[in-house]
Amino acid sequence: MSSPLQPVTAEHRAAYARDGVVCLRGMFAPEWVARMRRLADTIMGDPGRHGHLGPSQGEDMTSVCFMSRKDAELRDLILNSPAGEISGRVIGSSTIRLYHDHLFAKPPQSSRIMKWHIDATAWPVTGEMAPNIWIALSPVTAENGRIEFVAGYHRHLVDNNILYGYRDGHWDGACPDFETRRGDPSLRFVTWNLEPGDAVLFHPFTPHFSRGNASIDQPRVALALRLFGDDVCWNPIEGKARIPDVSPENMQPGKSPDGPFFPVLWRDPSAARGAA
Ligand SMILES: O=C(O)CCC(=O)C(=O)O
Repeated sequence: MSSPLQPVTAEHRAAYARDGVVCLRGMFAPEWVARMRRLADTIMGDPGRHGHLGPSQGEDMTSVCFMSRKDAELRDLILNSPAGEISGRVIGSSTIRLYHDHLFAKPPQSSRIMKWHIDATAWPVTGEMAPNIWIALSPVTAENGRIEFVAGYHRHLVDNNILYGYRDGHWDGACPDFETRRGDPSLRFVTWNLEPGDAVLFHPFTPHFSRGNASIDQPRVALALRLFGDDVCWNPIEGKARIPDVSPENMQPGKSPDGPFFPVLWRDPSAARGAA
């Protein structure tokens, strides 16, 4: 496993706790980013051969996940990345497992909008330590479809036990379309332009969104790693995402995910010493 190039700081931890999202700059080595980008370019040529197509897969966006189940090089890169350590240190989890990887790429002139949603809707787990580290593999800008967030809204949802569904009548109703509330002073929209190797780490209840790619020549490419930390337990209720090759009977409610399908990316060495 390689270490982050920059230290995780108290400011990163505080921003994540307060906003449910934090921008992490320059923590992945340029060689790691270049290798991951080369793999991503190959995968974009034939996404179905390299992973499971996501619901948003289409001509105007590559959306493919669980690639590390099929591609040994990609799996190796993820397992040897600093993603686990960065995420564990920011969210305060002593162990980080990989739930799944997801490549999101919008080609130039893509009109694909990712509507406002929260990831917790789909994950078959309980717990707050199921973040997404979304790593830029290309420049990410206002023009080419950078990812945007409503800062702090995760606390409103978690504290009030609200789980937005996919549509009205589904769980606690559809996630609001925050596009209609851009001027609302009670909401804080945050977003960052990113360079390849920068990342945003966000909480599973943080609403997020991205516009289409208006650039004529700049693809927007990102790898999202969905992760499991200490407080995550199975909750495979109806309506949650299925996990390839893992049947709901093997996802005992209340039990923590483990086993080879959910490899450990990082264990806090100081927690291991404390337990010894
Ligand atoms: O890449 C995007 O534009 C959206 C990503 C997303 O929704 C996610 O990572 O959960």
